[in-house]
Amino acid sequence: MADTVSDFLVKRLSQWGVRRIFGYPGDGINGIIGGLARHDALIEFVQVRHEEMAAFMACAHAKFTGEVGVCLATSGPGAIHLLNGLYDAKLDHQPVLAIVGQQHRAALGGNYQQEIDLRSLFNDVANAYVQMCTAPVQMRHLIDRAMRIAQYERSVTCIIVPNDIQEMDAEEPPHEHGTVHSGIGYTRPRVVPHTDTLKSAAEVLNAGNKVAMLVGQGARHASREVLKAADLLGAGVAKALLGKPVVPDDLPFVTGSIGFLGTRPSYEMMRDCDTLFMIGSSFPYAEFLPEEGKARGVQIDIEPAMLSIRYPMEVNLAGDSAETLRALIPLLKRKSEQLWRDQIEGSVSKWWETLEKRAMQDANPINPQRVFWELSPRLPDDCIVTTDSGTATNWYARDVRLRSGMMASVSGGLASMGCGVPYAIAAKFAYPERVAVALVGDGTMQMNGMNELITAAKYWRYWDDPRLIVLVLNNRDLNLVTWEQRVLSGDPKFAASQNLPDFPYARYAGLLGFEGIPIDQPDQVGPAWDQAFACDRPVIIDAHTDPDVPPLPPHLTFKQAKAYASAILQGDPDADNILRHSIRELMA
Ligand SMILES: Cc1ncc(C[n+]2csc(CCOP(=O)(O)OP(=O)(O)O)c2C)c(N)n1
Ligand SMILES: [Mg+2]
Repeated sequence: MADTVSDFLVKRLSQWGVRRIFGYPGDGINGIIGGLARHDALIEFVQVRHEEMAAFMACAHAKFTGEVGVCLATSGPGAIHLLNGLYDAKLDHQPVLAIVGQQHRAALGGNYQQEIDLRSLFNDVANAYVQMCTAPVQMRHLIDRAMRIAQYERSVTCIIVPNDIQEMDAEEPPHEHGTVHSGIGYTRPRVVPHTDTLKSAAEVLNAGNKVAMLVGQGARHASREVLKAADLLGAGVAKALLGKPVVPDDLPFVTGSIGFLGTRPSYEMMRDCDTLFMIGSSFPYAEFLPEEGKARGVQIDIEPAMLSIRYPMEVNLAGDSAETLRALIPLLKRKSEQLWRDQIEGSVSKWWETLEKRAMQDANPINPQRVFWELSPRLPDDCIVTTDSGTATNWYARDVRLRSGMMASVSGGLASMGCGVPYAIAAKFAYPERVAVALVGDGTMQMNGMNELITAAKYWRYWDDPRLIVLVLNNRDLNLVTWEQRVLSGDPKFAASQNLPDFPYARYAGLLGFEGIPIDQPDQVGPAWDQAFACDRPVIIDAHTDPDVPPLPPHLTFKQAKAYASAILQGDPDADNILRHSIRELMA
C-alpha cells in the first residue's frame, strides 16, 4: 500500500528527530492518528486530558530538552483548546510545532460544522510560520519549514491539515516549475558579536566597581561561563524567574530571584550597582532594575529584538550567551577590590537566615514558606522542579535552593495558571529516570491539575523512576491575587471571587492509585517530604497552608503600603491575621 500523506508526515517528523507527540484525537485528524498508529515505533503518542495540556507539555518538552515540542489537535474545538499552551511557548521563546486538523477542503467556506478559520486563529501565536496543506505535495516543505523555523526563531509554528488530504497518497514534488524541494536538518549557528563590540563591553565592565549580573533562561547552557565572569568581575548574580536553575542557590554571591517575588539582596544589589550586566533575560519590571542613568549597562541576548528594551544599554551584544561570554572572558580584568562582593555575600547570608526565620514562624495551620524551606535539602540530585502561577511561584523563587544539575521551569512570560502539572508530566516523559516535583496551588489543581493527573495515572508504570510528586498548597484561596488586590489595588478580599471550595486532594490521590499525604501540622512537613521521596509511585502532598502569610515583595513602596492599609481599613475579612503575620514577617 502506498504511503498516505499522514504516513509521510509521521516518517518525516521522525527523520527530524521527533520521538513524541502530545495530543488528543478527533475526526479532524483521524488520518494523522491512523498514521501514528501504523508507525508507533517511530513516534510515541501521549494522550492528554485537554489540548491545552498537550501544548503546555510540548512547551515543557522544549524547555527541558532543547528539542522542538510537538502537539496535535483536531479541527475546531481541539485547535482552539491548544491556544493558551502555545502562547506560553511563544512568550517563553520555545520551539513548538502545532499540527491541527481542518474540515474537508471541499467544505471550507461553507459554514460547515467545526469549521473555524484556523489560519486567522493561529496567525498571531504562530506568526513565525502558519500554513495550511492544500495539496499532498506540499506536506514535505511544510514540515521542513515548520521544524526549522520553530528552532531558529525559537517560537511556535503551525501546520493545518484538512482531513481529506490526510488520507490521500503522499507525493514527492516533480522536477518542474512551481514546485518546492526542501530538505531536513538544522544546526544552531554560532552567534558571537564582533570583536570591537566585545571590547567595548569589556571596557564598560572593567570600569565598573559594583557590577550586578542578571541572568535569565537564555543563560541556561552558560552556567560555567556566568560563574567565571562573576568571579572576574567580583559581581553578584541575580536571577529572573526562568533563570533560577542557571546558577545554584548555594553560592554565596548568588542573590537569588528578582522582582515582586525576589529577594532583598537582589533588590539592593540592583539599587546600588554602578554597572548592570544582563544575560539572556527579558525580566520586565523596570522598578527592580537600576534607575536610568545610575548604572552603565551591557546586555547579551541571542535575539537582537530583546536588546535594550528593559534598560538603555551602553553595549548590546547580540549573541549566544555561552559563546559570547567565552569570547568576552579573556578581555575581562579581575577586580582588585573585593568590597562590593563582600557586601553582597554579607547580605545574602543574612537573607538566608531571614528566610529561615520567616519559614519557621507559626501559622494557621502550616506556614507555606516552611513547606518550601524543608523541601530544599531533600531535593534529589538531578530532579526537575515545576511550579505554577500563584503564591507557589513566590516561595519557589525565594525559598527553594536549587543545586547544580537540577532543572526547573514555570510559565514565565504568560504567567499562566495550569502549567505546573503538565510541565512535570512532560518532564517525566523526557527523563523517566529523574524525579519530578510540581509545586502548585489549589486553584490550579482545580482548574486542570487534577484532571491531568489522570494522564499520570495512565502512564506512570512505564517510567523508570515512578516518582512524580505534586505539592498542593491547600489554602482555599486564589491567594496570590487576593494579596495583589490588597497591596496593589487597596481592596479588601472579595470572598465571592477569591475563596475556593475545599477538596480532599490526598483522598483523590488514593482514587488515582497514587500515595496521598495530607498534612495540617508544621512538624509533619519534613516527614511528609521524606515519605514522598521514598514512595514507589506518584504522590500528592495536600498541605493545609495559611492564606494569611503575606507573599510580600522584597521592598514595599509607600504607595503599596498605603494600599495595603486601605484594604485592611475597609474591613478585610482576614484583617487581624494578616496584620499579625505581616508584622512578624517584617520583624524577621
Ligand atoms: C489562566 C489564568 N487565570 C488567572 C490567572 C490570574 N492568577 C494568577 S495567580 C492566581 C491565583 C492562583 O491560586 P492558587 O492556584 O490557589 O494558588 P495560591 O496563590 O492560592 O497559592 C490567579 C487567579 C492566571 N495567571 N492564569
Ligand atoms: Mg490557593
